[in-house]
Amino acid sequence: MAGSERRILITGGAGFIGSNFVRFVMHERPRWRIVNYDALTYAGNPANLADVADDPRYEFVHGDIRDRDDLVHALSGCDSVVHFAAESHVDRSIADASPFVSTNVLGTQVLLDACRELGTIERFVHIGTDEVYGELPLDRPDLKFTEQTPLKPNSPYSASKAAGDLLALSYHTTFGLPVVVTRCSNNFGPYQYPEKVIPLFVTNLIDGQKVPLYGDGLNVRDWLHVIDHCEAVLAVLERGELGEVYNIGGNNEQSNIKLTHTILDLIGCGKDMIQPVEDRLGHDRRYAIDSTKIQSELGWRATRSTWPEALAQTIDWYKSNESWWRPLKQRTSPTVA
Ligand code: NAD
Ligand code: TDX
Repeated sequence: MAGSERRILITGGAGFIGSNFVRFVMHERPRWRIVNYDALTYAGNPANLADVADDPRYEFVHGDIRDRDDLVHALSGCDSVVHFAAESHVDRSIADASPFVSTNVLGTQVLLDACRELGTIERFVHIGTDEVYGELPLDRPDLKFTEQTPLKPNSPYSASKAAGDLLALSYHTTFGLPVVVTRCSNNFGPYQYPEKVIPLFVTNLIDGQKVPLYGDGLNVRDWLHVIDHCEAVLAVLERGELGEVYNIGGNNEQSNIKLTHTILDLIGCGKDMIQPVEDRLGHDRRYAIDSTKIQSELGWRATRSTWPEALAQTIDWYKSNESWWRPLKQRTSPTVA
């Protein structure tokens, strides 16, 4: 299948992970054609894919996943869908949950129905998140999320993502739609919108501004390089079993305070640049992913997430690409300083 011609519709391909995935797939599968279907919300940025915009294998369609007619038109001739499009920032979901329910739940349903109606989609990869499992306690480092862990989402973001996952799986059971679901941990790398903690902290420090650390800073995230994630999604697209869920993690747990200290060290700033701020509401304590299933069944492994080298490379990317992030920092956001 890797060498054959395919036409893939990627939703949300102008965002952080989607744009990295488009570029990655065009490199790894040169005979494939890509349709990038994206509404260009605040998080969607054509500049993320400026280098491939004129490639004849790439087509951009400005469309919303809640628009059935536009979707049916864009899906014509496509054999697969990789569904990244979502409202993705937890703090925004706490400020206003409605766009999250609208895009992540209703939009996913409209997209699933469009695929069902078309009847030509051979594979639908739904991109989920580890946050649907809720949180793990700090004092049980032996515990990790497996695909069998019950869903217990705590934020409006993760609740809307859990609803999207379950809808996608229900379309497999009920209608035989060829769905596979992935659930990944926190990504880092180039082109991440500077509201998420790593690009926010790095760009603040480049500008001599302090970094707002929530609560006691002891919350733990499992960090995975975005290209490791892209490699996992490609493996699931090509070889994942229909109706299954695959967890994807970096085996790279870091507390926020430790992450902040590493960033400060790598940029050459002191701890005085930390600004402790009020905690996030409903702030999940710890995420940790057990990736045994995707490792043993699909042979995937994270190879680019070694800490702190991979973090240092990412920091260098933001240092070298100020013209990419400066316009984004000007925009209003609940967390962008
Ligand atoms: P992002 O916010 O950077 O990008 C989202 C993209 O979706 C944007 O291009 C936006 O324009 C588009 N979009 C939003 N609403 C749309 C709509 N109604 N119709 C069409 N397009 C729309 O997000 P990201 O960080 O790249 O995350 C991509 C996916 O991966 C999401 O589903 C997210 O839940 C999931 N995920 C993200 C992470 C992470 O660490 N960033 C981890 C695990 C899973
Ligand atoms: O200013 C901040 N200060 C801070 O201490 C911000 C923005 C975050 N944090 C903390 C909160 C989290 O514990 O850093 C941690 C990471 O925060 P985010 O970058 O907002 O990511 P998170 O909430 O963990 O969610 C991310 O990973 C899972 C993505 O945004 C989701 O889309 C994905 O599903």
